[in-house]
Amino acid sequence: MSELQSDEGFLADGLAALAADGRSFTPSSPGVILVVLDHSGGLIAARGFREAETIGSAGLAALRTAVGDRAVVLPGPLDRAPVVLFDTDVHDPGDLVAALLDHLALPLELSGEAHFVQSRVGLATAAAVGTTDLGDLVHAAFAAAHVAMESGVLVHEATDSLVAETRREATLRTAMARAVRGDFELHYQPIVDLTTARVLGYESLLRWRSEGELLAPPAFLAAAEETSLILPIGRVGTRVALGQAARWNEGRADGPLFMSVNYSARQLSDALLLPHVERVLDELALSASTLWVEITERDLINFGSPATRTIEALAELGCVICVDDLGTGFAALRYLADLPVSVAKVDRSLVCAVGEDPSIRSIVGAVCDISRSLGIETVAEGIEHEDQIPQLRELGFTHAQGFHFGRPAPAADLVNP
Ligand code: G
Ligand code: MN
Repeated sequence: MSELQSDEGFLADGLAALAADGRSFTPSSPGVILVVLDHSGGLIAARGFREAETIGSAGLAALRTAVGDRAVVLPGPLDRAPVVLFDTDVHDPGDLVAALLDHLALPLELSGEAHFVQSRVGLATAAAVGTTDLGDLVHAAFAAAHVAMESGVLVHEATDSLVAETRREATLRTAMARAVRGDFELHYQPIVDLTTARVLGYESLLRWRSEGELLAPPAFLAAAEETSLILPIGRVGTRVALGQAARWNEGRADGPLFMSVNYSARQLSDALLLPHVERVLDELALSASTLWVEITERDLINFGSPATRTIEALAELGCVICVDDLGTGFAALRYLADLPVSVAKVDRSLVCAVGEDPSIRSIVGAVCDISRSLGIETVAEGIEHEDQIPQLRELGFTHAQGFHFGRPAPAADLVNP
């Protein structure tokens, strides 16, 4: 049975009203289409709240016209989310969805004026979801509409595992929100001078200890970004990493180590990041040049956006701006010209290939040349073997990072940082 009590209520009311009207709905294999009208609230934002009620009733009437006697259209469990019930043994779900989408592409009459209402559609059939319970099918159709809303498509169809997947994602987000302050750890990987192999600083890498397992960013970063939990996680990460740098640099004879931290476009768009960095540097009495700010090339950052303004302000403060994973995206050359970049980190996939592939060697050599002429330092990422070093030096790399020099490790495991 469905866990959404409201499903039961609205279904019971809707079906009772239908029966009172002398009609009935007794499908052998039910199908449910849930339509979310004005899914982003764009029309309400433009026209005000009173419009919402009008959208609901005009939408309901339009959907009834679209399906004719092929289906029953009930006001849904939520405002502006009508529910279309039909029998998949009698009517093809694809045809019905197509008819609805055709209708939804037309403007609706709202208080005598025509307005286009952006909508998303979720489909759940007994055959695909594996239940004939109407409440459960409505729930699955809503989960499908949610996927359509999130991914920007018009329609999505529920499978038998969709609700469970959606629930798992919700659980992951909750676990992450609870973990923000405690269960994230940083590991540190050395970045060395390619000529002397001397450690000049460390890149801090985020790890999440979740139920005894140590997870690397690919396992949780998407959820952290989607929920914006990356913002508090990242702020705590900056504080911890810089705190570690301050401890290592205390009374250090060899010149201060820098600390490199990865930031996404979303983090850089956060107005709280810059004052946070300033405060932490101040509290720890660290020079701003201690912080290397890594921005991955894959994160397309629009020039003039809040993210680029943060990058410019961090550079102004004295932080060192690095383009990370160079060679995996499309934008790096513009970054080098338009952003105050001081370091280019060339991705492992390119660095690995310079030995075998003459074309890649030429490209990487050219990147080193361009960087040198712009006064940008170059880090060769992902060096695993000593015999890679001479060629990378020849190409003009100034710095290096990789398992050969040191794997990412907790601070406690680094004996002589
Ligand atoms: O995108 P970014 O360059 O920040 O990613 C760093 C990641 O690359 C870390 O998770 C780290 O474990 C991994 N890494 C660092 N050095 C090496 C290496 O020499 N070989 C491989 N395979 N991975 C590496
Ligand atoms: Mn990085």
